[in-house]
This record gives sequence, C-alpha cells and structure tokens, in this order.
Amino acid sequence: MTQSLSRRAVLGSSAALALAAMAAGPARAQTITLRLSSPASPTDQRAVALTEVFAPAIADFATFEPHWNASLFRQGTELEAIARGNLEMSIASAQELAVFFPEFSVFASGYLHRDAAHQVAVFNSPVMDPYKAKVEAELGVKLLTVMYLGRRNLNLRIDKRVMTPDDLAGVRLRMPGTDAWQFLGSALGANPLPMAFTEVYTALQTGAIDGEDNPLPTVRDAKFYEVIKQIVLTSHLVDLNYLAFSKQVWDGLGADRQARLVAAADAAAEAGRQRQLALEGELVAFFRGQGIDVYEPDLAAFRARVQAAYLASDYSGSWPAGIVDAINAL
Ligand code: KDO
Repeated sequence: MTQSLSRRAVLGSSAALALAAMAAGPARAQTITLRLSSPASPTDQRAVALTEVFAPAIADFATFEPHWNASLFRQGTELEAIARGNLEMSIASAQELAVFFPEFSVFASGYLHRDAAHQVAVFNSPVMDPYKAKVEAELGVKLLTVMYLGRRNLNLRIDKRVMTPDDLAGVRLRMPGTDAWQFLGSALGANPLPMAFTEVYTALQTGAIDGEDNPLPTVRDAKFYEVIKQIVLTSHLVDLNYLAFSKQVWDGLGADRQARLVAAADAAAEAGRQRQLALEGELVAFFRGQGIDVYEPDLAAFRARVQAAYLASDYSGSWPAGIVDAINAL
C-alpha cells in the first residue's frame, strides 16, 4: 500500500488533534454524525449488523452514516483519515494497524486464532490492553470491538489441484495491499500481488490474477464464485476486523454514551459473527451446487510452513515476549 504520509506525520497530527480537543473542553453535541468508510458491500454481514443493530441502538444521540464499497476512502487509507479528523469510523484489519504498529502483525499471523470465540477472548484479554492504549494515544483511534470475517481460504480460477504450499509455486495470488498481507501470501507458498478488494472480481474474470483469499461468505457476497473454479479450504487465517472509532469524537461523549456505544458495537459484532458462522456452515454445499470444486488440502503442511515463516520473520521480533503462548493459552 502506498502511504501518502509518513507514520510520524500521521501520529503527530493525531496528537495535535487530541490536544486541540482537550483545549476545547468536553463538548457534548446533542447529535453527532458517525461516517464509516469500508470496502465491504452493504450486504456483507458486518455491514448488515452495523446498520440493523449498531445504528438503531445509538440513534438518539448519533446518526450512523456508512459509505460501503470504499466509496468515501479507498481501502487502507481509513485509519489515516480517522487520525486526521476526516472520518469517524472504519472496519480496520490488524494488517492495516501493523503499518503503524508492527506488533499488530501477531494478530494477522496465519494459523494463530483458533475460531471466532478465540478472537473475542483475545480481544477482551489483558494481552490487548497495551495494543489498544497505544493505538488510542498515538493514532487517535479507539478499537471498540472485534468483528468476525471468517476463515480465509484460497479461491482459484486455475485447474491445478493444490494440496501443499509447494503446489502454489508461481500462483499469482491477490492479497490486500499491506506488507503484512503480502507476507501471508508468500508464507502460503504463492506469489502475492497487492490489489484493492473492489478490483478483485474483474481481475479474476480477466485472468489478471490466478486467485485470491477470502472467507466463504465473502466469496458469495462478492460473487467471486462466478469467476473461480475451486476453493481450497486452507483456513489459513481466522480473520478479524476491529471496529475503529475516532478518539477525538469519543472524548467528546459522556461516560454514559461511551458505554452505550461500546454495548451497541459489541451487540452488532455478535450478530454479525453469528450470521457469518451460519453462512460458513451452509456455503460449501451452495458452492458445490454451482459446480465449484471445494476440498481440504494437507492442512498440517500449510500450518507448518506458515507458522515457521512467521517465527523466522522480522515480524515476530516486534511481538511482546510470550504473546504467542499467552494467546494460545486463552
Ligand atoms: C480483502 O480485501 O480481501 C478483505 O477481506 C480484507 C479485510 O480485512 C476487510 O477489509 C475486507 O476485505 C473488506 O471489508 C471487504 O469485505
């Protein structure tokens, strides 16, 4: 991803905004507008849950104004927009946060989170406290809750059967645009290519890429199944997103509204999580019905290759001592 600003500049401008907010005192507007920008579609279950659960729960003091399909900010620039005071909310990935804070790469590691419940346990555990505090203090972003996107698999337009990482040699695999995402593509054995989510359908259709990775509900929602031949159930990342919120706006709310905001975010995340999990249970049969070859590869081979790649990488050097054991113990 091309960062238009240096990390230092963004972090500096965020600190200046925080100081300005403090100088202005605890402003308590009766209603506020919360603009959210995301590449997610309006029919993505996280989007549905935010619209149907989050928005009504805070409607008496906030107007939720979502901009889906990256129609306000392009994918990967939303956190910078929040830090600069140009946006109030986004659905942020750990890979995007790792651009600013490399230690977030641990939550972007393949084969680390076990399932949706494990994500929630990690997010609510003391392991996350220093992470949350740093993002608030240095980027001006509050992480309200954790949302479940699903188990990422390989969605390929090529015929070649993929059972091990070696079978991905030379395969042009689209991954989202940050370094941490690209690293995961390499760790899987493929040739990763950065590309925005909104461009993936056309790239699969035209053959500009051989495949991409995303969970089953996304493959259906974005209609990728129309332009792929096979789904390899690698489950290489139990993928999460954080609901990111402007710390400047947060600081202008009273304790009561802050608590209601978090409760609404948690309720929406839980509703979205249950819908995504239900879809994951149903969709293999749906895709097979569409003529797509869906199969499980040699998972032990993928897990071993990916975990070894992370432990040997510079990323693991940025992780707090003992964090992998602490996460595994949860
Ligand atoms: C994607 O670009 O493949 C990805 O799945 C990455 C996620 O972190 C998330 O941003 C998601 O896209 C978008 O919300 C679109 O579903």
